[in-house]
Amino acid sequence: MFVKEECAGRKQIKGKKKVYYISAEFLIGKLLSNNLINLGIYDALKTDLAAEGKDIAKIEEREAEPSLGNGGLGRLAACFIDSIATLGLPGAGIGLNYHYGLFRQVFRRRMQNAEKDSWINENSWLNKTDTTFNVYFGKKKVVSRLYDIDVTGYENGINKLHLFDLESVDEKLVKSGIDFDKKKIDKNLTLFLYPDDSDEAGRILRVYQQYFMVSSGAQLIIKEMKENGYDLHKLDKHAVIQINDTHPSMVIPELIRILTEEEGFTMDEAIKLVTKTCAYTNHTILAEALEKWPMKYLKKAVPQLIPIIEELNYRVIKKYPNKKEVWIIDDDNRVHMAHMDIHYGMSVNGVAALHTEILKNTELNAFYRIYPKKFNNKTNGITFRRWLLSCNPELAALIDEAIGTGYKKNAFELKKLELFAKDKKFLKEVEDIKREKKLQLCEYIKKKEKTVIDPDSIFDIQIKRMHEYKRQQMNALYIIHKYLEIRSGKLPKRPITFIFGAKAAPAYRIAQDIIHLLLVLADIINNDPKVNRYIKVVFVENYNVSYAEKLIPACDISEQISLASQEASGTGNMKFMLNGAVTLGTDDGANVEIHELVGDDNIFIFGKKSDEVLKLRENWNAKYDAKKIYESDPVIKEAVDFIISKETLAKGNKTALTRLYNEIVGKDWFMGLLDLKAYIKMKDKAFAAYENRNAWRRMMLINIANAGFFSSDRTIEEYNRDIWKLK
Ligand code: 26Q
Repeated sequence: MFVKEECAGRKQIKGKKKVYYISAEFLIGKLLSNNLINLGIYDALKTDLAAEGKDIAKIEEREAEPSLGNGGLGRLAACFIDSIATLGLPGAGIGLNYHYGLFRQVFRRRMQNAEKDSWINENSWLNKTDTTFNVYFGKKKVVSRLYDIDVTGYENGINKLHLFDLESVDEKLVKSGIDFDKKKIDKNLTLFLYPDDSDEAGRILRVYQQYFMVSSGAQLIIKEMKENGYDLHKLDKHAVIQINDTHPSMVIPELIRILTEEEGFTMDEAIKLVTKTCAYTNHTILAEALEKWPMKYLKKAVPQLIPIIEELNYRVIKKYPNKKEVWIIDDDNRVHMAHMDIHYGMSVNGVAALHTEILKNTELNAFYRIYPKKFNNKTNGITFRRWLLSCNPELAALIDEAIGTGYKKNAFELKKLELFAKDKKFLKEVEDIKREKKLQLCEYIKKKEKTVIDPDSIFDIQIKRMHEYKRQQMNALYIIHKYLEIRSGKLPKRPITFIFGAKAAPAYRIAQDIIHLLLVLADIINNDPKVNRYIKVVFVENYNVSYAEKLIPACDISEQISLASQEASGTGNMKFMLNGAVTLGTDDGANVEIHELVGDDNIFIFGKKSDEVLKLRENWNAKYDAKKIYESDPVIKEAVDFIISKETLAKGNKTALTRLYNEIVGKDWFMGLLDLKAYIKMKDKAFAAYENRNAWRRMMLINIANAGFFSSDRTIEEYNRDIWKLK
């Protein structure tokens, strides 16, 4: 309450032009300590509370975390609004106020179960406003109400995160778990983030949700323009709309619709203006994540947009009659949302250098040839307020002492730490902090997961959404391999703790199966007295932002092992680096840039490069045969066979494990087996390198010192310089 009032008293950031960051996800995490730090009152309040015998950490622990995102894309949006406010830029986030967020993950019988994740209560950061809008689905009307969360800039003013809620939302619609009537859209629109879209009702609901968000957002933007007395014909001089992946893409036709139907614009004028105002960020090259909505769905949910979308498509066809690959509506009558964004936006950006190159040269090459100037790269970043100052105050204090506090405003100053690369005393202090954070994590894991782990073991951590392309299954195969080695008498020099955290989409079966395998492995290994002195496996339940804040500072080895070309950027990799973990990864996403910054000696890179992978995948059946690799290599075969061994089947579910086994041997779409040998070799090398304590400490330091580039302040400065041009 006190902090909420403190926020209300701070100055609102104002200016002639404002960025609207529109996103279906804002994974903001808990806000108390973050806000206290940004308001500059954390230390004072902590001392005051301590004097009254109260522990600020205990208060923080009680705050509910809103799960308003899946992973990277949602967390990026949260880091960005922090940086926009920190840089004093006028901006707002626009999203939805999901009452039960994504879902709360609960393990039962070594399987993931999804439950509703309630976070709204009288103490949450939401401020109800008087602003409401009518949103029409054809003739059907619902009302959206605006809720605001204050976004505090670090030692700067306040911006807003606008979250729209369905006024007639009905929480009672949720029966058990995350099940609810998907057809009652006047009651369900803001219950969950991306409800299960494995069936048609779920997918149509997603369209309703998206339109609800963009229509409310577009109306808010127009209302603000009018309130400021701006001429709507100069919309692009006062507003820029950054579209976070294609989930908010309907904002383009919706704005055009409002301008033509309600504001007296001609179609030409409206299209021109909107094209100058909107910019699109792509976060993926995975075909299944590139949204293509069947016209049928759009006709049902938002018939009023159909003539606009058809007009937009018509203009493209007229200009490029022979280039079907750039049409908005395809032969199957599906609307390609990204295509609409690229034609009718002024900027297209990827989220890491490699990713943008792949977009330009392959995935979006036809568009790149038409609009070379629209394409640009914006390598992702993370806010150092949350991912260093707040989650690792011990390390921040050591850095303060060594190089002063200038790095908090200018992250590149971290580079000065390299002066200490030979300072044994300092390096030891860096390691002492790592040990302290490992001890804290041990305590937490003991309390939460009821598992005791050894702070003197190597902490090898893979935390991210569960997905085949991220290849947690490869890590599982390594663990099996180690387990079998230990049983045959080959012991590791030092104990290792493998830690995982991940949620899987409820309808993504193979991802569920990988979670199951890892939970079964944890059970087998942790209960095997011959082995558990050497390795342990922990899969933490309900991994979220708050858990990440505890895991990342305690990590020794950061697992970033996606199939090269598939991970657009990754941002966990940056958080680990900043906290002194060393990356074990493929040449993918922003790993490539980490590699360039720290050099060969301070990172462990393995596996096929992205161009090789893309070539292999061009002609999949002829070029990649998982079964052949499996059959020709006894080490690989032994590990894969263990998935359906007597031991695993005794504790696990036969259907799930067999399905996973068949998937890996029969298809292996993300080529885990292709890189497995190289992975095992490099991982063993990393563990061996850990034994040279002095050299390892130096690697930690070099990683921290070079993390400055990955501050989201730098990313936002680039967005502003190249796309938004705010001031
Ligand atoms: C699409 C269609 C239907 C249902 C769901 C979706 C859907 C939902 C969420 C598609 C994608 C997402 C989220 C994607 C995401 O988080 N991407 C990550 O974005 C990060 C920030 O740029 C990158 O660092 C990661 O590499 C990228 O995977």
